[in-house]
Amino acid sequence: MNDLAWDKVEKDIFANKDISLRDLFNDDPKRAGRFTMKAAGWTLDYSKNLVTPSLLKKLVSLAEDSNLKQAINDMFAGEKINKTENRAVLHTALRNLSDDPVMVDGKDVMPEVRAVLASMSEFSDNVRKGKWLGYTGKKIKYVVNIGIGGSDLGPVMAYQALLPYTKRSIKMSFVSNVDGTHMAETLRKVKADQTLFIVESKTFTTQETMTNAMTARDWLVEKLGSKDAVAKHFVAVSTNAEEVAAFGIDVKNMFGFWNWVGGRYSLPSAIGLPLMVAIGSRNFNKFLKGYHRMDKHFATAPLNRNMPVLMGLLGILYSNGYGAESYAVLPYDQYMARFAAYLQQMDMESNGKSVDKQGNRVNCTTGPIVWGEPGTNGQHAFYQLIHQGTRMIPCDFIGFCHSHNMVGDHHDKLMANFFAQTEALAFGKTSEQCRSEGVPETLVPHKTFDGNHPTNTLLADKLTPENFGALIALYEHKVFVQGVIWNIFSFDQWGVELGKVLARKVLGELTSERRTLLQHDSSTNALIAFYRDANKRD
Ligand code: G6Q
Repeated sequence: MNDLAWDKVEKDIFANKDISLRDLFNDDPKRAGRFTMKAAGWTLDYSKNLVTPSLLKKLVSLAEDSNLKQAINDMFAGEKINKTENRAVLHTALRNLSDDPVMVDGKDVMPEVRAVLASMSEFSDNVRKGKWLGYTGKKIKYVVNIGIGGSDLGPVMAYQALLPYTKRSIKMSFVSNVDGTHMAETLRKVKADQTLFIVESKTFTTQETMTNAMTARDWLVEKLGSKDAVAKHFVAVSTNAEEVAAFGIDVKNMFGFWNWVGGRYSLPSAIGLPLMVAIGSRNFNKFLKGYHRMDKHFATAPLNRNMPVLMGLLGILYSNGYGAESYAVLPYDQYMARFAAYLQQMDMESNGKSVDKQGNRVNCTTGPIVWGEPGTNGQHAFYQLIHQGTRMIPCDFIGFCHSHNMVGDHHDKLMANFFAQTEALAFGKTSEQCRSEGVPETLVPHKTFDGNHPTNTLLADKLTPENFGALIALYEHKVFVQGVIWNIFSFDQWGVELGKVLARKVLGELTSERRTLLQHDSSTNALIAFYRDANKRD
């Protein structure tokens, strides 16, 4: 991180260490308006943050001094900013609905992007209209997506979020875990002659996905009695045509993408195919339009009026200035139940790094821990700690003015809680208030709320494909901004490799016919031996 610019931020924090949201709001009746902005269908109220106009200016200077503007331009221009993998980072091209070309290695990638989208549309229309027939001539009623990590979390999360837009007669399932239970329980719910498997894997070599895909293939062949059935019941999304063909999937039923699409940023690529089958190509295009609107905002708005930049800077303020270890994402919408899990990967895999771009140890803490649950469930569980615990946990509250299910007064009650929580977190309840309410003196300390807990409020009209696409892009760019300021590479994930390599070795040791000489530490050796004994292996 840029020390000089950060010093100024820290000095400001120190000079205002008694900063209080109560005072800030009392002193400036127009604070809410001053600290609210709109972009791509979203309103962000960031007034309930521990910031003054002067601190914000210093944070924006930190972004400027970290060459953020140049970094944004480089990403959109297809520069190879993922240096450790020598790749461009162009998920923004996947939803580039303008006529502008996007160049990678001197070639415009947009014609290919559009061609894949067109073949995805044709395929999903066929499945939805019952034109794609299984091996025995039946229409598809069940779709099972097989993938993991970036090839699973996005599609399953977005499918759930956009459930009101889905064709309900097609039943979707998502299998990711190599735990056989995941596949076994899924196969119990589907009928082979009406099931389509979408195998999603950028590399088509991932252990979990290939194991699940092979189990599904064996099951299908057994149920339908012929290997020829595979071509009618399996399609692939991958960058690896050779492996797809070797698996037995006709490559004309393969939807491609490119090495400049990172796994956790791949939802708007062909990895979104199960979502497109579920919501249809028109809604999928609206989803992409939302992403594109936020992309345009991010690429063009000045840094001090730029939603992803402001959210990124506020996150840095709490992580690096206040030592906050985590932040909570709290969507007040049941459809967004998996949103925090999706952001966990996006944020923690991108910015969970401790070495800077020059290969040195970073001079500051980096990516925060992300967690959350949909409101109001969390209020009856972990909000206690946010209100009265000893840690600072900044929160993003995400809500909508209209529900897809206007059942009685549910939505008003939901949103009353939504607004009440940010108010309670910001302003708390003083001991004087408690006393004036007749709270016995012994209980006053327990019933006092310090307040001053920072929150962002993100509000949109309704959870539509367009608003949802924009929201995902907002978080993608927020993560990018933070990576730039921390001076780390956000688009690689070397930290997941070691465990994978060791697992391959251990698998051999668990399953070999004869016991091999184990050369791990004494704990791992003993655990492997214990497992072998339990399975009566020699
Ligand atoms: C994401 C990661 C990782 C990846 C999975 C699946 O950014 O790279 O989560 O998406 O490991 O990889 P495949 O798509 O190659 O199976």
